[in-house]
Amino acid sequence: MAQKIALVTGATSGIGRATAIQLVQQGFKVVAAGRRSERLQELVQELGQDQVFPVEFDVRDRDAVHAALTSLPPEWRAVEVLVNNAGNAHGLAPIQSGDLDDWDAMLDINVKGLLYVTKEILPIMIERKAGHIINIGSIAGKEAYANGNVYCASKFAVDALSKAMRIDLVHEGVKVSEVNPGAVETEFSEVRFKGDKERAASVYQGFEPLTAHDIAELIGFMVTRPRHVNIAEVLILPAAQASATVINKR
Ligand code: NDP
Ligand code: 8X3
Repeated sequence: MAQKIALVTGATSGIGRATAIQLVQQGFKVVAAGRRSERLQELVQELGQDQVFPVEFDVRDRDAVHAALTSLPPEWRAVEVLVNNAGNAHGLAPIQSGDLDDWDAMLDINVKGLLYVTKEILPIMIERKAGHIINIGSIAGKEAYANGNVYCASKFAVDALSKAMRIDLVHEGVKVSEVNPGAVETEFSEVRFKGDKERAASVYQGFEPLTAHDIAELIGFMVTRPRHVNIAEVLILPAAQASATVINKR
């Protein structure tokens, strides 16, 4: 049987990178997307050019998204799994002192970027009457927390879109699922705190956070269920985390 093709956005780091590796290990071919081309090349070196096809674009740039995804080589076009993972938090500040560029980044990447990529891939899925979209939301899309404001809003939007997409696409044979992680140790906090590694590391001190691999394994399980099964929504937390802000730190 032909290998299925998955497109993973944000495959240069963290959850996306781990998911690309996991899916290749499970027999998928992976179109790996991100902006840092050297990291995409590393993934190709690691997993093989028959298994990974790198595509470089900024999800905010809808022309670039369109150009990259409409020019996939024919043997990489039949995308059956889309993991909408690219995203980040930028800043952690009360709404009254939020930075407009940070707000734009979060809404443009986490919400509009997800939409631009989805828009390009849906015609392929609908034509083939086969597809599974996994949107990476967050516990921040389930609960607002202090200073999380716009990041939370972007992830609440991912939650709403996931539900709405599932309703619209159920008639097209396309499954839509949402994975909502709690604290996962990746480059996420380094980006949120603009390169302050010490502050980023402190987020994960005193408890055992999730790893990107934990999320990748879950995604690998979800996309290999039988055709009639859709694991629609999962909240996945470290054992030490009970809510967005309650973490049993020692
Ligand atoms: P990382 O910072 O490790 O990875 C983020 C990925 O997103 C990178 O591959 C980055 O690639 C990509 N990305 C960011 N901006 C853009 C852009 N403008 N265009 C294209 N790609 C972009 O963080 P995580 O792996 O933790 O985050 C992945 C997802 O998981 C995000 O949606 C995040 O909100 C979500 N999440 C994370 C949690 C955590 O605790 N870590 C918890 C809950 C949800 P590049 O820079 O090369 O473009
Ligand atoms: C990332 C987890 O709690 O920092 O979405 O918002 S949190």
